Amino acid sequence: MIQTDVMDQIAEELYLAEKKVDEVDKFTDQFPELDVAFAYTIQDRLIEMKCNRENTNISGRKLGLTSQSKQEMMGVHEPSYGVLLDNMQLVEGEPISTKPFIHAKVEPEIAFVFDKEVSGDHISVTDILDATAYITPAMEIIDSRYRNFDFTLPDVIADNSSSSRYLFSETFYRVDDVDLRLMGMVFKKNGEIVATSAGAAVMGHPARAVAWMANKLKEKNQSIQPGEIVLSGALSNAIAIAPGDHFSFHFDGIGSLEAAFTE
Ligand code: OOG
Ligand code: MG
Repeated sequence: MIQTDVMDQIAEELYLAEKKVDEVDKFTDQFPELDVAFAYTIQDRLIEMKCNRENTNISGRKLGLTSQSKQEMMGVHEPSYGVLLDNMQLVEGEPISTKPFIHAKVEPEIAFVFDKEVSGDHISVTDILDATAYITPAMEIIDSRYRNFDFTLPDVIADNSSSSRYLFSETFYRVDDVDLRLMGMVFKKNGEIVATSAGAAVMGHPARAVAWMANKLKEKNQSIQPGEIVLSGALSNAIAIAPGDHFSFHFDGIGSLEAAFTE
């Protein structure tokens, strides 16, 4: 069993790596006993530190590693989840500085915004859709604190599933207006297509990924709250960002989202 002081130490090192824009080596090298359950307690500690030190609050949650292409890319076989904070949110249309990032990447995602608490046993896709106020295209900027994005599942969970920033479109759609499985997506970098995908790439249905997380949260007596946003996971591989890059996502039936990056 790993000690509380080790939990604090790992959370602190991850916190400082982000602040100093510096990488760290994955912790499972040093602590092979670090497992998924303990990693989530480190993630909780890290979030508590951020909320206290940065005077910010939880705005929602995110799924990670929900598509086969992302799992293969990162060498893991199970999804993860993380927490979104108010101070991670960016606004579409404002150029994004790359200064705070270590080696950030962008991901096309579908965001769910909830107007009901998601609770109960055996939460299903229908339960998720019933509690959703609307969906909208989202961009997640991930930025692993680990050298070369080299991590195991417990490492990435401790690092809040590589969360860094997120933005979403201001066009909102009701879930019953679209078929989220068949919704096509075109991802462009500097005007050229870098990936194409459909909603079903995310665990067969993006809401299935959200339901998976809601059931995991339940085991810890936590739940998705009204007003929270949930990013359901990347529909394709993540693409590295360089200053000067412009990215756009076009989703069938729910519009598009774009962002430009500067020095
Ligand atoms: C982990 C986070 C992945 C997603 O949508 O799959 C993620 C990583 O690849 O660093 O956010
Ligand atoms: Mg993501």
